Amino acid sequence: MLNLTFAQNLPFPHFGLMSLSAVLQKHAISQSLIITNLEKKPARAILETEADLLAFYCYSGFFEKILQICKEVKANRKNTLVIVGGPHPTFSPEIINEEGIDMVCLGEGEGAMEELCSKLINGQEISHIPNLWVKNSKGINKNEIRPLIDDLDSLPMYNYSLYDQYPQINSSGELRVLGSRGCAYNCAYCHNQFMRKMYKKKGKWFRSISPEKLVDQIEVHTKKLKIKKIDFADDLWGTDKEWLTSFAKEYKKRINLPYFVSIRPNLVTEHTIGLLADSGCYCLSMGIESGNYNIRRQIMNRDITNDQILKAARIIKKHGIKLRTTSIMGLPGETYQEAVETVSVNIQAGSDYGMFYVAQPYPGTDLKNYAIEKGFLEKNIRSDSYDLLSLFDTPIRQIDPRVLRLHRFATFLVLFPFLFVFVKLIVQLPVPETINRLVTKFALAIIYKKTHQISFLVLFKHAMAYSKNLGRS
Ligand code: B12
Ligand code: SF4
Repeated sequence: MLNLTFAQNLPFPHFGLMSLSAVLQKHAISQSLIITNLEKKPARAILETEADLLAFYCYSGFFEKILQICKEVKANRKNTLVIVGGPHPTFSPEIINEEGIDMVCLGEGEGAMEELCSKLINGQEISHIPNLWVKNSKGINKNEIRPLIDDLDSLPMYNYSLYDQYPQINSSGELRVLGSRGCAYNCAYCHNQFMRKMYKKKGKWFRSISPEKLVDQIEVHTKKLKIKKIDFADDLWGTDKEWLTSFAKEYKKRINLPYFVSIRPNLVTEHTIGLLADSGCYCLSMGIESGNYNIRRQIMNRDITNDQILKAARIIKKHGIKLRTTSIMGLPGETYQEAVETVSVNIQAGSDYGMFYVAQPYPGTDLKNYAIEKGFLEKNIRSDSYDLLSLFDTPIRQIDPRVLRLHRFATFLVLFPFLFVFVKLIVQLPVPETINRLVTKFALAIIYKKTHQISFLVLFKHAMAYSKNLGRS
């Protein structure tokens, strides 16, 4: 029996690990999971599982922390093999050179993990497994990537039970679901662009689970977990009209719970939004990204006009759906005036919840290349230069301080637009960053309370748990 320990930092279900866990269930493997941010001593918790194989999910912003944990595990149990997968190893596989890591997985991991585990169980050589870079005494084997999984219906259902030992994870009454992989678009700051290039000639990047199979999965989990709301975590919804029509019909008939999805302004039509509203969509997230058309087109590769954005917002609101907008500030070379336009367009769109991120030029994206080329970013930035939540900091340099000060007030301004005139004056002053950040946190708390429809007491409890978790490794 192989002892496999999955590990992740954040206290949310990760579809990647739930999928790996599901495909490995038919093998002679004992599986466990450690959520490092919920453990006082994460390495100790992993050691207690007596892992033969430690399989870590890795975001870019967490890599340094993960590395420390892996080193500690290996120092105490040298036979534990460590493999890391997920976004960061996919974009930066050279992390294999670090002591403490034996293998990295690039891209989809189902086939690779199945092959790896079965070879470990049978005592076979593991250096030549597609999708893996493997370190051994002779050096590093950089294997090819296998084709993409063409038919998502062929995969078993995500194993939500992986999180059973952390009862708080699946007990919120909200089920996060994923109906597709990839995206049909190519925005310059988004991982999809990199993934499409990496998988060139290896299959179609954007794939969906069939509407029937998706609704089957939701049905199983809603019954088991007493679910009241569904949150679709897909990158984007609504590209395939035929799929959407059958999904909406099937979902309404069998699930009929309020749900949340993301859409792009250019996909918003009366017909699409009508279908979504009728089948239970109560809130749509739509990317505005920047209020300035030139930035959107030239730096973000999003050729969408302000008119398209505002028209889409009107249609969404007309159908009684709440509108959550997302935008990015602190982009390379963005002027204060352009940042003001971003807030203004959010206000004009009548956004109910305006989320404003600070730009993170993630590895492998055109945004990162652009920022380096124009001198706004060092070539060799460390993975911990990224802001884990994309909420306050950025490795991008030479940002007008007024842009970041305005960013701190942006969510607040979407809630209270009449304060814009005062904020335009305040951002000219060197107000201490602690105060600015408090404003952002306050506005985000209001939004969180509104979206989750919770009392102030519950809000306070969540806020305490959240800040405690983020403080840990
Ligand atoms: C759903 C989602 C979430 C969910 C669930 C978490 C999760 N990771 O599953 C939530 C909402 C919690 C989340 C949070 C965050 N997310 Co997120 N999220 C996604 C999203 C949209 C889908 C991920 C997914 O489920 N894919 C489908 C599954 C099946 O694929 P997968 O996760 O890649 O896993 C496969 C492979 O990577 C591999 N694999 C994964 N792990 C492992 C481990 C091993 C050992 C092996 C061998 C293989 C392997 O095999 C898996 C199966 O094929 C992606 C974008 C995307 N489409 O990938 C962003 C993405 C992963 N998120 C990202 C980020 C940064 C975040 C945040 C940390 C910050 C932020 N501002 O968004 C937050 C945290 C916010 C908070 N509130 O604390 C970035 C990561 C960038 C990077 N370089 O690290 C992405 C790529 C989006 C982006 N901005 O470009 N996220
Ligand atoms: S539409 Fe959204 S998910 Fe798709 S590439 Fe652009 S930012 Fe990424």
